[in-house]
Amino acid sequence: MTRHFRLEFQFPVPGAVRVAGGWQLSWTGTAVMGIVNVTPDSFSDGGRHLGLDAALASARAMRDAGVLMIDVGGESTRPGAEVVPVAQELDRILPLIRVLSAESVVISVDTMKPEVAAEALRAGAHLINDVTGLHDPEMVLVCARAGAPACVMHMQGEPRTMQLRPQYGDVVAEVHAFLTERAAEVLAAGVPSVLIDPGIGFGKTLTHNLALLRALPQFTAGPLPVLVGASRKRLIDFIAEVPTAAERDPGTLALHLHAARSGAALVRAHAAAAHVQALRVQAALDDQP
Ligand code: HH2
Repeated sequence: MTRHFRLEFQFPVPGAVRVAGGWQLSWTGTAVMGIVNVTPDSFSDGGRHLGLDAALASARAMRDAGVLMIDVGGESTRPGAEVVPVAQELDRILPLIRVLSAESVVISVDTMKPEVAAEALRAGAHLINDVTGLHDPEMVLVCARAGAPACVMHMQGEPRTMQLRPQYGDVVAEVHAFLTERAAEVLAAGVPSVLIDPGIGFGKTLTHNLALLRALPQFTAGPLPVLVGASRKRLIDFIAEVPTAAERDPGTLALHLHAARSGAALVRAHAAAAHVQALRVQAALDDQP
């Protein structure tokens, strides 16, 4: 079954069409959100994109490969990562956002800070990806005022400590309830559109991650588009013994193809071009005449 997805914005967005009350970006089948981390310490691509030229080259290659959007991050959320001051995070991401926005790329910004989100949206970003589920009420206001969609992700704890002792009664039920309730609150506060994300690897053991991935059809059966981000994550090492994060793309693809078959709207990936290719092949197989 081919699925159709859409996000609503209250400002023009590359590729979006004018509809009553705003602009709508729509797509068919699972799309790719390419990751460009402009950080020294991200767990798999840390340090690769510190110069603007390197970051731009990666982002342009992803755009040319056919990603729906680029997710720009200026602060690592890996387990144990330290917090980056607002000014430093902005110094890292704003130059890239300005150039990509001038080149008509749809830009998501991976940040937990409302001040960073507000500046990024002013500089031309289109969507806020907040791994805390917009925990700070100011983040909700920033997105609502700008008319920008948000990705609401589930995380147990906070990045510094989240992998120490994750615990759930029923991980699928708890994550599903959190995402449903939080998304409803965020939408009620005036954010035009919301993606939901079970937060693979964020305060979860291998057993929790696998349970959530197997239960994806429950999440995608609802009205909200689902984003899955398993790219190069530690669970692939636990399953297939791949200690080096940059070598986990084959395992990532296996997980993301499963997410696509389960109805995910977007997969967040470092190896973006490989994902676009694999998803097109899978979509052709699934396309019943
Ligand atoms: N994972 C990471 C960062 N942001 N956002 C969403 N919505 N979903 C995710 O699963 C997700 C995310 C962690 O990956 P990465 O960006 O590669 O590393 P780091 O946080 O170390 O920069």
